[in-house]
Parts: sequence; structure tokens; C-alpha cells
Amino acid sequence: MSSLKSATVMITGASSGFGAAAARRFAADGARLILCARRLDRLKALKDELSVPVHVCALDVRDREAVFALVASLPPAFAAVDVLVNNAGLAAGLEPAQAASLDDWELMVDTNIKGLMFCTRAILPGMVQRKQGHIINIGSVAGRYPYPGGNTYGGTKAFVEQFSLNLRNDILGSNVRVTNIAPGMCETEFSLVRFKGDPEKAASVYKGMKPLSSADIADCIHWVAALPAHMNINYLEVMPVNQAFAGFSVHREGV
Ligand code: NDP
Ligand code: 8X3
Repeated sequence: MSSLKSATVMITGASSGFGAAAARRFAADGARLILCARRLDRLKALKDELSVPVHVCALDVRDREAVFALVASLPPAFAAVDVLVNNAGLAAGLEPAQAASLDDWELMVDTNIKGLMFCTRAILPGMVQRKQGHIINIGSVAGRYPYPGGNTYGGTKAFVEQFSLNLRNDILGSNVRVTNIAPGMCETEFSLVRFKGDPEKAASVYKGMKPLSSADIADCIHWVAALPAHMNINYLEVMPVNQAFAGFSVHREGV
């Protein structure tokens, strides 16, 4: 395993769920952290909890100029990012495509695709120049397996998978690693966000089963980052044991 003690790790969406758990996991190794999200108060509370150097930044990853301005203005001690965890993202709605909100669709495209693109494009040149780095993208099982109402969310995560694979070709020879981690059901604020703040609907998603935890996914993120520098995990798919595939559905009209 590589030492992450002297690494600088930038995590988007660090105010909740996987991002906050990953911050705690990397902090346990002594890494230096750049934590970004829109809710700065939460990032400040997380920083107070950690005993490593932390730079917190209010960032909406959909704002292309803000992403590049943030990277350009990192304090010198944080400027050479070794690990970027592109985690900020969301699902909005679970309606069938013919009834779904176009605003929700745009929100997911802007955050999960464009936000991830902006952060990658802002950080990657420095990594390639230094011939060292790791981009860890958070995809989803929804990027590979369709489910009713997954429509645009699944599409955005399919982008994450293909973008991650394609990046590897472009940077071959740079020693920079790229990994797509694709989790299944994990109880975070994800369903609360998907169902627009409805706690009962969100809780019903995980009722009667044991979902993954944020710490489980943080361990996966940390594991791929801590592997020896010559090893690149391309794709890591993780589900709770009680989640599987639905198979094909058939509409029968009695013919
Ligand atoms: P949470 O809702 O708990 O966390 C999402 C994080 O993303 C928050 O910190 C939020 O911060 C941040 N975020 C959302 N929009 C923006 C934005 N425009 N700019 C900056 N930050 C943003 O959910 P999870 O931890 O579960 O989700 C993390 C990632 O994991 C997402 O990409 C999600 O799609 C993916 N995922 C989740 C699964 C699950 O079952 N939970 C399974 C598979 C993948 P803030 O609101 O403060 O900006
Ligand atoms: C979310 C995973 O299985 O809840 O990305 O759709 S799932």
C-alpha cells in the first residue's frame, strides 16, 4: 500500500455522505484535505473535527468559472492535488421519463456530468505535469443497470463510467490513475435529496434491508488510493448483499 500521509486529497461533496466519510478516512492517514461543497457551515464543522490540515471551500461544481478560480487560488501548501475524489452528485426524482421534470434532468446533468468534467479538467493538467495523481470518480450501479425511474440519473452515471475509461487513454504514460467506483444502495442523504426532502419516502428505500454505509464506500475510496502506484483499479462495483438485479420486465396484453 502507498502512504497517503503526505498526500493532498481534494473531495467534492464533502458536506455529507460519502464525501464526509472519505474526509474522515483520509484524515486518519494524516492526509492534507481540500473539502468542497455548497454548505460551508458543514465543511467548517467537519474541519473542526479533524486533526489534519484542512482547506474548506464553498463550491457549486456546476459553476465552471468558480471551479477554475478555486483551483487557481489554492494556498501553496494545498496546490499540488494528489487525489481528486469527484463525489459531488445527486439524483433528483424517480418519475418515469414521460413525466419527469426537465429541471431535475438538467440539474443532474449539470452536477453529475458537467461538474465532474469541470473539476477533472481543472485538476488534471497539474497531475499530468507532476506525473503523479489519482482521479477517483463516484459513479453508480445505475450507470450500468437500468431501473424504472433511473432514466437521466443512470445516464449521467453511465457518462462517469465511459469518461473514466477514456481518460485513461489520454493520460497513459503520465502515471496518473483513474478509478470509477460504482456503489449500489447506501444510506446517506441521497434519497432525501432524490425525494425533495421527504424523510418517510427516503427511509422507505432502505426499510427491512441493510444498505451500505458511507464508511463502507469511504473504505473503498481509500483502498483504491492506497494501492501501490503501479496498480490502477479501473472500475469497482459494490452492492449490499441484499440488492441484486431485476431482470427483464415484460408487458403482457394477453395475445
Ligand atoms: P449525499 O446527498 O449525502 O451527498 C451529496 C454531496 O454532494 C453533498 O455533500 C452535497 O453538498 C454535494 N453536492 C450536491 N450538489 C452539489 C453541487 N452542485 N456542488 C457541489 N456539491 C454538491 O449523497 P451521497 O453521499 O450518497 O452521494 C455522493 C455521490 O455518490 C453522488 O455522486 C451520488 O450520485 C453517488 N452515489 C450514491 C449512492 C447512494 O446510494 N447513496 C449510490 C451510488 C452513487 P452540498 O449540498 O453541501 O453542496
Ligand atoms: C444510487 C444507487 O441503487 O440507489 O446511485 O440507484 S441506487
